[in-house]
Amino acid sequence: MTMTTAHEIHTPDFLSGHEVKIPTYRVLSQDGSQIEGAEGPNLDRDKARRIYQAMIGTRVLDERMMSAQRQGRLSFYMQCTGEEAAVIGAAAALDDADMIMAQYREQGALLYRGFSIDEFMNQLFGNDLDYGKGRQMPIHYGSRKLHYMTISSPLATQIPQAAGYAYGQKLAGDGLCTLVFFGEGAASEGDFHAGLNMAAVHEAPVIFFCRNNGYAISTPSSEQYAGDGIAPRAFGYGMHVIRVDGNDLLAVYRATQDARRIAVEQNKPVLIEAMTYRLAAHSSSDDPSGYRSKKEEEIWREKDPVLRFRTWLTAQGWWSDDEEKSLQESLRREVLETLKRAEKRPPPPLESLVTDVYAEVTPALQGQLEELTAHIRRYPDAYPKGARLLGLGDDATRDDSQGGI
Ligand SMILES: Cc1ncc(C[n+]2csc(CCOP(=O)(O)OP(=O)(O)O)c2C)c(N)n1
Repeated sequence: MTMTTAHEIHTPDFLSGHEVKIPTYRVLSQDGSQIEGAEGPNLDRDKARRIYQAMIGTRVLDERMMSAQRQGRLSFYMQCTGEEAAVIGAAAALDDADMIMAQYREQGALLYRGFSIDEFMNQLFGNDLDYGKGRQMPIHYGSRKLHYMTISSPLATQIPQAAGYAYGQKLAGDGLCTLVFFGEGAASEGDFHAGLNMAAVHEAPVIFFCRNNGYAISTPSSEQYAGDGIAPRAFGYGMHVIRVDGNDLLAVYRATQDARRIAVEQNKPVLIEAMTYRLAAHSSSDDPSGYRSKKEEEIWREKDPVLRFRTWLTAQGWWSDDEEKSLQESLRREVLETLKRAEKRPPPPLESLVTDVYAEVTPALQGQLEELTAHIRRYPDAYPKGARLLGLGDDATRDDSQGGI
């Protein structure tokens, strides 16, 4: 058995932890130029463009879908706005076959991996093509093909799951790892501590990626912890850690690349804390004007990660204003066209409400389905979508109930 040994002291000196302040790794300055002497990644033209296109794609999708929610066409939405560099930079530094376990604000990672706008829309509208068969609220995406675990609303549950999944990857010996995203608010959950400790003790190849965006809905991060953010917690678990400017694409990319190497080559978990800001509301059900100032938002808008990376990309000669214009236009068109297509599709079949729970549908569930069918037949006007499925009308009116997670 090994025991931790420390050198002895003979005076009762307490340590507060404040002796160590973790620095922030940064490569790109505010104006998009590379900081002199800063060690960045080797990013080639094609990869840099793929990253930028995903950043713009995420922004356009977010703007359009938030408007669709305001028009009453969609029940709920969450934006990634302001955090595109953190999310897409991290995803881009992985092998595309590595597992990503996200919280809910990381649609940029999925878009980067090739999830189509159609696939996004089918989930958002919970139609018959949605992989989740309409059983989840909007934004609970998932893709087996793209190694992106389906989102679940209870905060931080993905963190211990990632430790377990990565341990399985280590046993399989396929040289892959898991990256798990979470907010600084989720890091207050017990699951955060359980997950980190389990990964460290069992030497699982997992990257714990904290998006410290300043708020957990209306709770500012200053009310979330008493220490120096999330990063120093790694020491308690004997884990490598880096804090990075989350609005700096190059820094996030390089830090995650290096973290991946430690995770896969040494079978050691790593913690990354990306300092960023949630520029939009928490969700379509939130109004941030009640808990933060316009001035504060303005300061962060000037640190826009998309603009910063675009300036760098343009300086490399890898992007132009014309390309920007045509990409924005074609994305807007694609989002609107797919939105119209997806909202017109029927919901998943009624029977799918009782399948996928047991191998065979139990008599009790079968009975409930029959009761529901009879109820809809009796009140077709109250259940336009159900009535449509039973062939009692073709009204595709949407249920616009508000929700929140
Ligand atoms: C266990 C649990 N508690 C509370 C909630 C409600 N809730 C949803 S999101 C959220 C804030 C999370 O903040 P953070 O982890 O910082 O992520 P961010 O939304 O800032 O990206 C809360 C409290 C929940 N979904 N699950």
